[in-house]
Amino acid sequence: MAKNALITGITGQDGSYLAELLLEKGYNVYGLVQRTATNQFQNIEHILDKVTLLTGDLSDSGSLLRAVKESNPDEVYNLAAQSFVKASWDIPELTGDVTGVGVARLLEAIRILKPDARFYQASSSEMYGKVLEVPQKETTPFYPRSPYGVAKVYGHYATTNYRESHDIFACSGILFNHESPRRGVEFVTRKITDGVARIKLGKAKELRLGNLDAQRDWGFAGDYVEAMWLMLQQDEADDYVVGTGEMHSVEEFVNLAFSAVDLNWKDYVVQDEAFMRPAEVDQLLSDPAKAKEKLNWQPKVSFEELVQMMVDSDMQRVQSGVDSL
Ligand code: NDP
Ligand code: GDR
Repeated sequence: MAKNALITGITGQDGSYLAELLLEKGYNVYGLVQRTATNQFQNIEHILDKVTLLTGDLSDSGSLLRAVKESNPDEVYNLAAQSFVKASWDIPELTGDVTGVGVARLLEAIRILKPDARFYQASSSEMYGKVLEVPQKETTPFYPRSPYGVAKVYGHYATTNYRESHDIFACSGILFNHESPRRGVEFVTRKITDGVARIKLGKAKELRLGNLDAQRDWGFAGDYVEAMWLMLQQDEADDYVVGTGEMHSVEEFVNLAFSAVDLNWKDYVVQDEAFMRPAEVDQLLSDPAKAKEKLNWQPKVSFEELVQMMVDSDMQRVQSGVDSL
């Protein structure tokens, strides 16, 4: 019989790729969507007729109980979050409530109504923050540097605690940065490729960025949702680091993206204090050995291919006059 999956955050980057993957595998896919005035469904427009959307919010327990009851899930993927690190300094309380406590609300709904459902929590490399070990693996201690990172640590330990206290099959994937043409335009990779396309096509003159020295372990989101699914197919619930094991600076990303359209980034990039953070995460680098060994997972898309894919997509979009900002 077809399995039921509930995805929170289905309209986001990862939610849309995961929904596609689960539909391919024959799941009945339910997606929790928050009520908004503008209904931003562009990432899932192409599959809207194949998924069932349920209105709810991670800050509203009743709606989570209803979503679990209506979807009767075999698997729950908690991808919803206030996920923009920079914004978390402006809205720290909301970030804690949604990104942190929201995880406990959803786990509690599962414990009450469907304790045999398998649960995936979208944990983050931001929990390592001011890193205490290089590279970072499952046992590396956390040192979050933002209200977002702090909230993710809460969600991470709530997940472990429901596994240990209530015997829920609950896993956390500690995912390092992953990007795609569906990445929100406020995140640095997409901001860069969108900027490159606008500059190349004469719609912008410059690109204003913050810290170019920050280093990240960037992979392709389409690869990473497979790791999420694999975690829930194992015999035992566990936590896994998911990343490429390769690190690049923002400047390297910028250089590659501008070079892809034969421009020199130094002619267009302006550094702007407005995009600096009160506390920076200087570098993140994964050790994905456990995911490779136990899940038989490894990334397929390289850093260079990722940059090219995102530049190509933004060039096409800007050329066709569609504005994503
Ligand atoms: P996005 O920001 O693209 O998507 C977040 C999703 O959460 C959106 O669907 C958004 O809805 C939804 N959402 C926000 N607030 C609420 C709320 N209060 N109640 C219900 N839904 C809400 O994130 P990504 O797809 O990039 O990431 C998915 C998850 O993985 C997030 O939890 C993120 O923190 C985490 N993560 C991401 C990494 C990455 O590199 N992408 C790395 C590690 C972890 P709407 O569309 O209406 O805004
Ligand atoms: P991050 O992603 O904070 O790692 O969180 P983001 O792309 O926002 O920043 C990466 C690095 O780039 C530097 N940077 C800029 N960032 C943005 N957004 N805009 C700029 O103009 C800019 N200039 C330089 C940042 O300072 C930072 O060092 C992402 C999110 O998806 C989280 O939800 C997720 O948990 C982590 O990745 C892993």
